[in-house]
Amino acid sequence: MALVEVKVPDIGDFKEVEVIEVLVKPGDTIKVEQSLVTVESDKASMEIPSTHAGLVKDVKVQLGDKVSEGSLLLMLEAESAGAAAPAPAPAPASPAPAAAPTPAAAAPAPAPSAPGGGGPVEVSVPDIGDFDQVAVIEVLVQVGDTIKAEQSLITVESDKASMEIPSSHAGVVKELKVQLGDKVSKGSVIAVVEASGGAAAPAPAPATAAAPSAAAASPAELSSPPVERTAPTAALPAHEPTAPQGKLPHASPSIRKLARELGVPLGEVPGSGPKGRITQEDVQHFVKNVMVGQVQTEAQKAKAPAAGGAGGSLPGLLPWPQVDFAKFGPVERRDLSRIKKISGANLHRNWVMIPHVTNHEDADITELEAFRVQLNKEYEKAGVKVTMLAFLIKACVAALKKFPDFNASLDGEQLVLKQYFHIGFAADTPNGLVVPVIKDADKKGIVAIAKEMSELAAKAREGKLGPAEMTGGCFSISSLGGIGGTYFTPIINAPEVAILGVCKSTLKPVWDGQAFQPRLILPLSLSWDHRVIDGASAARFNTYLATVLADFRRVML
Ligand code: CAO
Repeated sequence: MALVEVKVPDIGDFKEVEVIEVLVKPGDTIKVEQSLVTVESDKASMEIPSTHAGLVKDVKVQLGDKVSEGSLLLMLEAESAGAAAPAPAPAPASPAPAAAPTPAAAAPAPAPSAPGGGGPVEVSVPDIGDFDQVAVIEVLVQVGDTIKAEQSLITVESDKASMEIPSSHAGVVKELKVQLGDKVSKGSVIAVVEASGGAAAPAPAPATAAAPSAAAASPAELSSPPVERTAPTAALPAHEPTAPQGKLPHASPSIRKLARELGVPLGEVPGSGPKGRITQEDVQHFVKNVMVGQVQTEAQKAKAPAAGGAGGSLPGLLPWPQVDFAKFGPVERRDLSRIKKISGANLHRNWVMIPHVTNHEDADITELEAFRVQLNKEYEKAGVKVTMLAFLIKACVAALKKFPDFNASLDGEQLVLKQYFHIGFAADTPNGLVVPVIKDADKKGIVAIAKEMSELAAKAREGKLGPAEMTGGCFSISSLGGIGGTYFTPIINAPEVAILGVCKSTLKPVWDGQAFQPRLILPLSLSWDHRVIDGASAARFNTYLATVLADFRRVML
């Protein structure tokens, strides 16, 4: 077997283009024509296929490298006689990328012309080289739209490249002749446009091409090719690579094909590649997250039942009862507040999607309460009130450090363990529940936490909290201690995996081995996500928390 160098073939105007995806690795066995890398200029993206079949020994390019025709891509232990047949491209020597379109240098297809620059004209697909019978994957205009010459009308895609087809005329779209999924080739009519005389200026054509005349030329003659017409073999972009366009996600043709095959709504997939490009891993990750219920597609969300709404879309559930309450007595209808609508939808999702379990524990805070009262005497003059919640935040940080699984979030089949300690606390406001977050609580003292908490709670009640003050939390505390109650089952604030509920402390008789002693007991309720945490860990977390609260010096350990 011979060791061969696989190089970038003639890719026309593509010079010094960036490698944005490397699709093979050493050890891979590849076929002739298999895509090796994706390159991208500011106008186009294309996959570069292999000229040989064989075993990849060494990959000579990496992400971000700039390549041109002749750049070495990889060393291949070639299978005998495995060289690619010359690609069907008009470029004279080197093989052209598979399915890459050739330039619009060929003679224009005959089509009816627009009389005197106005009137209805048929806008058709210009010469798009090797693109024959390619699928329309996007229709970018509607009947009634006023379009400019050169404005993209449709996006077409082969299995290796994609391109937008621009209009040859300016005017109003009267009729669309194609729809999604249609197959088009050179000469296929895309639309009938009531031309406003704004035919596209002829693009620079290769020397061999007949220079189209703007006046009274046929639409096909005026159809601009989708790339610079001087480009001999380059594929065309379906989008500007620098920024994802509103309609078309920023992804290579093969990724879009994969997404279509899997039924993945690519527009909802966050891209992690350069310039937000969607990679194969992103698509796989998205699918995994949907499968495990971490993410809902927009279509799934649309089907989810609203509280008090139609219900029945969850299999087996009865529809929400429709009752004429006024039949039984006078009623008043009041709209839910904006916060209630938002928090309600979140709480509903969290309650339905997270398998909650709640463990209860009692903490003896007799000494801690005495210390808190003393501290408040000292800080009274400074206008700071230290409440039990500030101590709880600090004690929770200690427990989270000891049990890192509680300071985590589920991401598909992975657990994201956070190395920061941002603690949210539920605040009751006239408009509903909000959860401000104390950032980096591990780095702050009790008094600083108490001060920040009272400022955030005041802002919450005035409805002045900004989004940054309510995001990034790792763990939440919901304290009803100032109100009353014994225990409750708080709902986890997704994507966190646990929440601590706290109720009112009361003096209780506790047996010390010889006698009952009056001790101040704080009821704790820890709800946890059973997908991440098990009962034994939860019991350990609670026990540790109670121990720290009983002897706060342990916070320092
Ligand atoms: N046991 C006994 N007393 C307690 C206590 C506890 N666990 N926690 C607080 N208290 C006392 C305080 O010491 C204070 O007493 P004084 O007025 O005599 O000083 C009083 O109760 C009121 O405290 P507070 O509520 O003003 O302060 P806080 O730090 O405990 O709580 C805040 C702040 C914003 C969390 C709270 O005001 C609040 O909004 N709680 C409601 C949270 C909620 O709605 N949770 C449910 C979420 S699920 O729907």
